[in-house]
Amino acid sequence: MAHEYGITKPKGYNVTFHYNPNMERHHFGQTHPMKPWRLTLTKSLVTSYGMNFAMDNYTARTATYEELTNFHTNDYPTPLDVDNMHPDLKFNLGGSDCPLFEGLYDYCSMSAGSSLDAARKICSKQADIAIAWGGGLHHAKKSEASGFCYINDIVLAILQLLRVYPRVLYIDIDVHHGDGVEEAFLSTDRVMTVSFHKYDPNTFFPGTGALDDNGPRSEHNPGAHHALNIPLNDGITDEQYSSLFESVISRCVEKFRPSAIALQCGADSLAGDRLGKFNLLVEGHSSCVEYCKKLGIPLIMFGGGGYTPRNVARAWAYETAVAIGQDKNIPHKIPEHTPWRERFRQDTLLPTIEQILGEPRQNRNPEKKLRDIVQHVTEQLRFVSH
Ligand code: V1S
Ligand code: CA
Ligand code: ZN
Repeated sequence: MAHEYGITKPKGYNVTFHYNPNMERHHFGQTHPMKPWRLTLTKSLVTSYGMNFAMDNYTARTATYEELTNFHTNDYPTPLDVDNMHPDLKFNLGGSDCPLFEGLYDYCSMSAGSSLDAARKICSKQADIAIAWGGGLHHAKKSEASGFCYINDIVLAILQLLRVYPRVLYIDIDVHHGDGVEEAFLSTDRVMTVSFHKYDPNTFFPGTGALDDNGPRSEHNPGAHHALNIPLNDGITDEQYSSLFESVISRCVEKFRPSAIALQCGADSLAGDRLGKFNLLVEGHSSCVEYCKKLGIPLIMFGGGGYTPRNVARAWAYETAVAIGQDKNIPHKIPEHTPWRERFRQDTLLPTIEQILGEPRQNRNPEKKLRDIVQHVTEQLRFVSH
């Protein structure tokens, strides 16, 4: 069946889309920046363009307690079942970043379930690309919630991939450092983690991810040199970001030779994000997805941060179009029949920086800084070979 834009399934190429409509029912609180409703906005944009006709669409199941404890400690998921606990601050739960709310356990297990389903489709080779926009919660630790993340669905998905694939490259384009995923795999050479993020140890969460932070460097640690960090300043542009991304990732692929890629597509690196500080447009952000797709390596795409819901939906819908190879074909004008169309302000999928910000943020990333980053990465990768 074809949609009005002529979108059909690509032949010999499979994209799966994993979504649980019940995630949007959950609320972190009125003033909290994380709005699960952005997933509904994304899904409605994807559907109104007819992209669902080009993918296998799955209602994601909830992850089981046993699955959650493949990474998290046995005692940690239990207090997430808020209905059955008394609120306390154990495991960093209940503060303003990681509040306890009704249905929290279900919310977490839906997010983890969608990422695990996506990983399994990649493992069984039923998908070339699997998309789980409800996942990407990269700060959660083994026994600790952090930065709006309670369960690390990415770690769970990568552990699943490692059952079949010898090496996984984790790439994180969220504006924040992917510290939870990095930490989980510091001692293995089967996972290389690369996070691009704004870095300011004093003022920007989580304050980690310096350029020379490449994990414990003992000769007995096979994971040494397999954690790469790309610290950036405010205002980086599309051109700088895409060029840096390609320079870094091409070198990682050449030396590490990943058999699968896990890409966290946090949309808080876009211009105009409520928490982010970059000047990226959907074009620049999605160029990272395009680059990864072109590598022809099995790929999982996760969501993550993103605090201006209309821009999150634009980016993830456009990146879904990249995955199914329809980004050049879909009209930029948002379809008339898109639910909540008025929420998008400008009625285009790809607004300009002026439309988003008025005046772009000052760019504090001199070319020399970016060249130094590529040089440091090249030096780290000298220690890596597969
Ligand atoms: N930046 C930021 C920010 N804003 C908030 C916040 C604001 C209002 C609320 F009602 C509740 C929280 N928290 C933060 C950051 C955490 C950012 C997490 C990003 C997550 C991700 O996009 O990477 C992946 C989903 N927290 C902090 O900066 C910590 C504080 C130090 C300052 C803010 N207060 C509220 C908590 C402590
Ligand atoms: Ca990042
Ligand atoms: Zn973020």
